[in-house]
Amino acid sequence: MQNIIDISNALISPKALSFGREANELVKLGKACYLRGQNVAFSAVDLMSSNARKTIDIALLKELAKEHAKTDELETRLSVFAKPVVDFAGFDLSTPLIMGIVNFTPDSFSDGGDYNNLSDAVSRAISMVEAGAKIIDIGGESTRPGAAKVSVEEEIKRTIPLIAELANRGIKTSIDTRYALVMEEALKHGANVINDINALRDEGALEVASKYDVPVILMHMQGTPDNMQKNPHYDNVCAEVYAFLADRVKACKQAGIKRNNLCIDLGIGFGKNLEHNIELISNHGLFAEFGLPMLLGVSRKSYISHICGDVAPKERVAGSLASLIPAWDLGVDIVRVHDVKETMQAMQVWHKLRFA
Ligand code: 7PJ
Repeated sequence: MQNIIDISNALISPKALSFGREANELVKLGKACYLRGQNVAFSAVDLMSSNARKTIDIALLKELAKEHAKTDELETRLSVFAKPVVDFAGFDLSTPLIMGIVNFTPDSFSDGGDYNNLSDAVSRAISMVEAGAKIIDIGGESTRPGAAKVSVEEEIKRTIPLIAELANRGIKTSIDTRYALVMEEALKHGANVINDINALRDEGALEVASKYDVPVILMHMQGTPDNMQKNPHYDNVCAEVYAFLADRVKACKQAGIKRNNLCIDLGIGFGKNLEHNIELISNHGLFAEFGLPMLLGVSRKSYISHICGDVAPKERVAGSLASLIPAWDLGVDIVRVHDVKETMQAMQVWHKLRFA
């Protein structure tokens, strides 16, 4: 018991959420703490250390902090959880933002080959924007396990014309790539955001992000797309993903990238089995302690099949939407999705039910 209550060495995962008026009343009574603004509050936490985990309510958490002379430390940490994250890349995050996915690849697992010529891809992007997407994520390399290798030149050839065309039409884009050369070409042709599943670990990637002074999405991945699903292993998946992201945020700072240009992503399905994915989504609130925007990518991913039995990617819309509800509750700001219209409807209904 003693070691898990060492608040200094434990992650705090918000639990027992309340919303709207209930949240305000519980906070007033000192029974709950705000999570990212004054719409959501948590009345309990899971304290997670490297080897133990315990659910305790807020009153007990405060009592324990007091006993160990850590009241100030706890208050400081809770104030980070309470702070709203208001924008990313110039987008207002007061309601969750929808990023539409256009994979410009012949072999993407989820929409493979559907949008493999420029005019189809442009139409797809336009219809996503009409359905409520604020930004279109464009990828030219399929990162599913076993996907065919694509050269950087090919990736550039696939993505740049689409980025340039959307930029011409005033549509914001992110470039989904691991490679510094692709990032730089995309930025030169009007891409607004770097979305990197490799968290700027490619040689030169930190420098490109710093030089162009653009927003960056840093995603966690264990291994590489080739080997990541072979036997993913963690002693404590939340703690390890947290430590990885903390390390990448630090590397960005050292490279001169502004903190307000960063967004974090837990990398669902990237070197993770079903249990890992569920653990991360259920504890997404603990990542709010970064005080950074949080993006979640669950759309049509295979863990849905691992729960529901074998269903084709295009049949995973309902499972994708169901995954977003707890994530939005826990403060996820941006969702990366294939099904924009359906996600928009789910988001509007979720928002109304929670905060009306
Ligand atoms: C993600 C991504 C994700 C971010 C892909 C797929 C596989 N970028 N790129 N987050 N997934 N930031 O489309 O499901 O989860 S490619």
